[in-house]
Amino acid sequence: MIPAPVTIAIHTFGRNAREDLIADVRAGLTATPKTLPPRWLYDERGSELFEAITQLPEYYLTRTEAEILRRAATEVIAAVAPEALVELGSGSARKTRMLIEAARGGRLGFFVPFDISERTLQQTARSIAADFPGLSVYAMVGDFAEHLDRVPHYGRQLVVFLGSTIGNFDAAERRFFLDHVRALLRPGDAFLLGIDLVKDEAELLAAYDDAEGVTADFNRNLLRVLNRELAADFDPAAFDHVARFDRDRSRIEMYLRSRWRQRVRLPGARLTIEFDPGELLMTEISVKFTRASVEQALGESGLPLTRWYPDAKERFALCLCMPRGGSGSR
Ligand code: SAH
Ligand code: AVI
Repeated sequence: MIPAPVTIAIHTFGRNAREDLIADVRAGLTATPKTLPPRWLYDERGSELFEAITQLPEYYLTRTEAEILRRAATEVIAAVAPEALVELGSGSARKTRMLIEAARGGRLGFFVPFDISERTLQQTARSIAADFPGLSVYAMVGDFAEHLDRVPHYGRQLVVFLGSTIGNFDAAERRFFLDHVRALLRPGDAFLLGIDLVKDEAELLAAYDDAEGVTADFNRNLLRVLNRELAADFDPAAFDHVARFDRDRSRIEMYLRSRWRQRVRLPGARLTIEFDPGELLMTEISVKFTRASVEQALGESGLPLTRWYPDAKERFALCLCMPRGGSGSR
């Protein structure tokens, strides 16, 4: 059933984040190599650290996407004429304001931000509702891997996924996500996707290993989340932040590297683990695309690349997909 629109509604689906965390930790920290999904990076502090990353001189992604949106927002809104704007992984939704502004005076009546971080979502929902009084905001606390089919349909919609967050998925997660996005679209709806493009390795590495150490702090914050939620005894200072570029897989890989041999207890997950000196724990991937590679990924899910908006230096791009048929017609 579609919930009645109110100025702000926050829906959480009764998620039990703690059980999900325990399952991820038990699977990921007993695997070889050790790995954890990036969703746990975004507690309140992690979300603040990500916002700080977006302001760093080395982190060109957010600035470049904003520059593209400044130029393209009016054209995108005119092409779609949305009644509802759905933003997946909305975070602070700062750049999204350009799309809402461009839709002023049009038919846009609903903003649906969807994010795993409830705190961030509450702040975003309140500030957008305050700044755009004509807009009903229906905020959804959810996980891309579980709750996309709960997104309501309030009329012709533009679904946006900005910031290159699609890069944080592996191939199977990306396919799952894009298939579900395609299923959200009815005739006339559209999907706008922000992707980071392949470029010089030094520039990529600097963006994920900044001089001030904010990204290192963001990465180590994962250990603080485990200490708080699972009464674990990680010493964040016993791990180095590592960013590598794997050119064959076209992705940045972010790790925490154990400085020495150590044993860590996680009583909340009924687990004790050992790290060898130099052992890596993978915390995130960030895939970098070409126009051809993103067009193929989109096409496999029935999402045609209708318009392509790169910045002048081709560092980042927005992809507008406007399928012609109805939901599921490929
Ligand atoms: N779109 C914003 C924020 C990008 S940061 C921008 O372009 O700046 C990535 C966002 O995705 C964060 O707000 C984080 O809380 C959210 N996120 C991460 N994993 C998620 C998941 N599995 N399900 C839903 N949201 C998730
Ligand atoms: C949210 N996501 C797109 C960021 C990225 O660039 O992959 C997360 C991030 N990790 C380190 N810095 C920023």
